[in-house]
Amino acid sequence: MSLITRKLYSTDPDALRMPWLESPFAELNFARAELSPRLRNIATQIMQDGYAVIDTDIDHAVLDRVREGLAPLHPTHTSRVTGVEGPDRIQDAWRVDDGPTKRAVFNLACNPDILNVLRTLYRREPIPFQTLNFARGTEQRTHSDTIHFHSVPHRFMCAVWIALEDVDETSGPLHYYPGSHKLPVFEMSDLGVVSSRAVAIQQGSQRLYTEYERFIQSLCDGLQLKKRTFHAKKGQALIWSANLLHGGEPVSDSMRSRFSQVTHYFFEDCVYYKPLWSDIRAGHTIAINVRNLRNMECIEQHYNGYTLDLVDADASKTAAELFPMDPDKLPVPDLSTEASIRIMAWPRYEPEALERFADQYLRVIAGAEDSCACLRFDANHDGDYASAMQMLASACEKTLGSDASIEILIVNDDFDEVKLRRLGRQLTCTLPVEGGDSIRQEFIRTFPVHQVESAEELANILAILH
Ligand SMILES: O=C(O)CCC(=O)C(=O)O
Repeated sequence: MSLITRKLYSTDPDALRMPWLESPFAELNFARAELSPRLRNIATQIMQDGYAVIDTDIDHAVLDRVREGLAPLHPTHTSRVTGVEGPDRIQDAWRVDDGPTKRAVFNLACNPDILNVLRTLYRREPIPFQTLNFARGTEQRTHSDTIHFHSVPHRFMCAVWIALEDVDETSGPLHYYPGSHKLPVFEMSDLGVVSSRAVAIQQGSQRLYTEYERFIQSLCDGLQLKKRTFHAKKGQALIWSANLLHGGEPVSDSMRSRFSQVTHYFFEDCVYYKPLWSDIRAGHTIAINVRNLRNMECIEQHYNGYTLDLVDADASKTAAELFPMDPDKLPVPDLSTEASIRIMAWPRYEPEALERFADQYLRVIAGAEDSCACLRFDANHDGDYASAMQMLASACEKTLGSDASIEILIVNDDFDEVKLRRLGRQLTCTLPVEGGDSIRQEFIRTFPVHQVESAEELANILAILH
């Protein structure tokens, strides 16, 4: 680390290490800014809503070149929403062998007008560092890009999404929640997970990300955020702020393409890191080595005047070296099931109640892949374990038939508050408690996951998760 400059103290709002339009001084900064009417309009949208639509001056021949050049190169992928096979995204298409296509991708990422707009919006030099090309709607669940890559200071990052063809509601338009960029930036530590590369390896990066997505959905639902979709015209671009919540709508017509390119930009004079695998406060930072697409050089990273020697501290170590803990003491103990969808319930262990429960809910779980019913059993409330299991087995056989197969995990441990919270992190959803049994209800409500209301809703959730 080598010292460049250091500002120790300043009362100037500009000294605050935040994008000027996202700072607590944003209104004040804006009132003082001298901007053309066009930039004033874009800056207002970014400040208030966290996104702005611009009509680019990009020649349609360039858009067509990207679309046609990449169309045969998209790998295939099965949509988790529709189950239909189709083309998947291409990351960093400026690497492809075909020169004209490569240049066209690059031209979109480095379009001079877009770069100028970003310079105004962030008052720092933009660094295009990643492109993603899509041939159809991504159907991505709502997220903020700050979980994938982020900067210190925060929020010096944005995306510019460009339509390579017209988009309507059938082709899975982009969706976003205006104003959501003003919410706090949420990382795994806010959800109670001390993340690191080792944790991501041990628990599965996808599992961590699914937990994050679920949280974001509960945030949108709980705050009743208003969603909008972008029915873009070919050549239009949408700029979104680092923390804007966004995703892709389901593709209702699986024959429709939705060619688009999104470029992600950092801004100079920051440190860049991968939040899903990091917990900066706990000292785990997975740094990102950022290459500026404008000159293909890796950029120097700075933290408040210091230049960082970019050593990804975790990179050369194995998970065991990084996390030499007894597996029993891992922060998030594993539920002993391989299934990634875990549904918690606490039925009453009585023949008729169990039959109703099996008929309604276990039937749905038995019909879904990769799912496990986690059933609470507490001897203080449920009596003799052996007879309860006997009743459960006969209820399943009676309602589901003797050939049916279902994974049931009996959760009969003693729990303190901490263990319950940890358990909650591994669940997908909970099922309602029959009757007004307050002890069961209280237990089920402890978990910070969605509580399903009906067998139909459970079936929908399981269909979406596959
Ligand atoms: O294009 C889309 O549907 C979503 C893209 C997206 O979420 C992203 O690039 O972060």
